Amino acid sequence: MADKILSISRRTRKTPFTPRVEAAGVKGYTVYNHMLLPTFFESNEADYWSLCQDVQVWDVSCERQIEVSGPDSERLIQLMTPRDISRAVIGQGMYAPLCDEHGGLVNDPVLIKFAKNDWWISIADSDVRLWARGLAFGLGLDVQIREAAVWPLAVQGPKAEELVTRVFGDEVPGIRFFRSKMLEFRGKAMMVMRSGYSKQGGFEIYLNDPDLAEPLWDELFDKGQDLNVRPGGPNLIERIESGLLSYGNDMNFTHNPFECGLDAFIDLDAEIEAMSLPALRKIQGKHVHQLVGLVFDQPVEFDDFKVIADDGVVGDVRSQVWSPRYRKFLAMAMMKRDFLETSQSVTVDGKTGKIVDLPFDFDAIC
Ligand code: THG
Repeated sequence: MADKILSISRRTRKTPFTPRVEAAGVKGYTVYNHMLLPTFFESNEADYWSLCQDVQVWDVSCERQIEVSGPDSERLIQLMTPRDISRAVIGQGMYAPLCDEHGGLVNDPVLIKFAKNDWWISIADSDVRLWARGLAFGLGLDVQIREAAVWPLAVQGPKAEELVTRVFGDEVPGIRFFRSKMLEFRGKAMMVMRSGYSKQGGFEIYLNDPDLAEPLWDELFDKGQDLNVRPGGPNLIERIESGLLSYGNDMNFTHNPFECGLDAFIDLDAEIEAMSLPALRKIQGKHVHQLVGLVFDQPVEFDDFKVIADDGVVGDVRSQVWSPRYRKFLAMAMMKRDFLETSQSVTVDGKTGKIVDLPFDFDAIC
């Protein structure tokens, strides 16, 4: 497949930042929520070091905001997630799985309480708008559901706070993790949240005026020159090392949050009206698969993404990468729990790797 190109048409939406992304020399895109997502600029590895050492600007417009507003908005959001949202404050984000009536994972967005009766679902790659509208119609809820005219731009890396402060001012350092402030750029207030799809620290700027996309991009690069600011995107190496899950890769609607290790983000005992909770309470402890890490000393080739042991297929590989920092080959695999009960290692391609819990604990591994 590496010799093929992906044909891009109007169905694959551009973003207000695309002209700048192109000018910056993007080398790879993926398609996410029917929209272009830049994956790398120099190389996965060069981009990785720049992200971990300095600061990067990412066009993550494809993190579409499904806005649910109106008197029944909180009720609908709570129906969709088994995480208790009742104590969320305005401007707060919460990583929250969305689950259907069988406990199946529909999406793993960041939920944002933008205002009273105005929620944003900052979605991963699945069509949440259709599901939400179906539920609202079927239940006769008083809500409006639309994809908001908002395009997030992430600024990630150890120097992100310095750069975002230079552009948005002194209120930036006071923003706590997964909290936000409305801050002005060229006279227009937009949400700035301390969040992002890396563990290097940083912010997401929820651009709400497409005419300001290129000025915002340019100002971040002008003011970040001495910080070595670079264009980037969600980085495969960094996100696997950090154990950040990718919907559609690591899991999908056939999995439940227990299998994915998202237990910490659901409130099984809360008295909330989430459509998945009855099923999840029954499934708990009885799920068949578990997402785990595999660690090898050298790169391995999986046969059709399968993990095979004496008795046959025991799991499948979801994401994999060579870690240049730890000099290990890391994989995330959805494995049968039966097998995990009796085994601490797997042999693939003639090489034996350790089975470990996620997120990877490199002190223990290396
Ligand atoms: N930011 C925003 N929207 C998004 C993403 C994002 N939508 C799509 C995708 N990314 C959703 N997936 C994730 C996965 C992990 C996290 C955020 C979004 C994340 N997790 C932290 C962790 O697992 O340690 C923190 C979780 C917490 O404590 O609440 O940040 O990146 N806007």
